[in-house]
Amino acid sequence: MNHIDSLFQAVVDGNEPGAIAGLESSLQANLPADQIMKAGLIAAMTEVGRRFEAGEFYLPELVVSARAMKSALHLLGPSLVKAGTPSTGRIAIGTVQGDLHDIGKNLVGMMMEGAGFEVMDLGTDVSPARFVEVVQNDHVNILSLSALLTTTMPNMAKTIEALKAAGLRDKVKVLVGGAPVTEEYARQTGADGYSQDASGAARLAKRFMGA
Ligand code: B1M
Repeated sequence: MNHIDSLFQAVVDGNEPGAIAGLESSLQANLPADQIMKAGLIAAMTEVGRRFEAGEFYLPELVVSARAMKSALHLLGPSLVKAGTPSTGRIAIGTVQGDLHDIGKNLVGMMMEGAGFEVMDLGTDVSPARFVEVVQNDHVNILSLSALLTTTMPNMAKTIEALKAAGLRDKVKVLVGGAPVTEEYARQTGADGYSQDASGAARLAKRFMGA
């Protein structure tokens, strides 16, 4: 099995030490970080999701795979974030209220750091009021909202409404994304931009800043 295959397999199996070993050996073999991320980590979580949908995996398997993925992603972070450029702008990122999924959000944050942004990670289950507070107090240029559940997607629109109600809507660009979010949905919520993946989100953020 090659390095990426063993990384993939370890994440699918929820084998955290195996995922860390697979990640380290992939880096030692000088494989490109984005290939490790896409073919190893993201592909593995896609397979985990497929098995969950097919009734082959249950919640405990999901949890251990996610843990293995997060540990590996944590180690890959520095290779993804090799910016060296001065801050392109300040971004606040969070998963919207009611939603605890953070792997994609963390990946988006890392890619934005890699693009030279200063990133404030607000975590998961972030209320509209908290997003508003950050825009008000922290000189944020771009607000990045992630949602993985169809039931929490409406909290993106609620956050944008809360920004409007606080008179802050024109102070910040709002970028949305996450597996169930579409371009059309993003338009309906009144977001300024949408990307289906982490590197696209970082590119879009740079465009917002005129970079
Ligand atoms: Co959950 N879960 N989960 N889960 N989970 C999904 C999302 C689901 C699709 C699985 C399924 O049924 N097939 C389903 C949602 C169905 C729906 O809404 N229609 C689901 C469900 C139902 C649930 C629970 C309700 C299960 C339960 O309790 N019965 C529960 C909800 C908890 C809650 O949030 N309140 C739940 C719990 C969990 C775990 C905690 C076990 C775990 C999360 C662990 C963690 O994040 N720390 C988990 C996981 C791992 C998944 C799947 C399998 C994988 C998600 C993931 O990390 N993918 C997922 C199935 C799937 O997606 N196939 C599933 C890898 C990650 C890199 O991709 O996050 O999509 P993703 O990010 C991508 C893009 O979307 C994009 O960039 C990233 C890649 O480049 N992106 C952005 C993300 N945010 C962006 C923001 C942007 C731009 C792009 O701009 C700001």
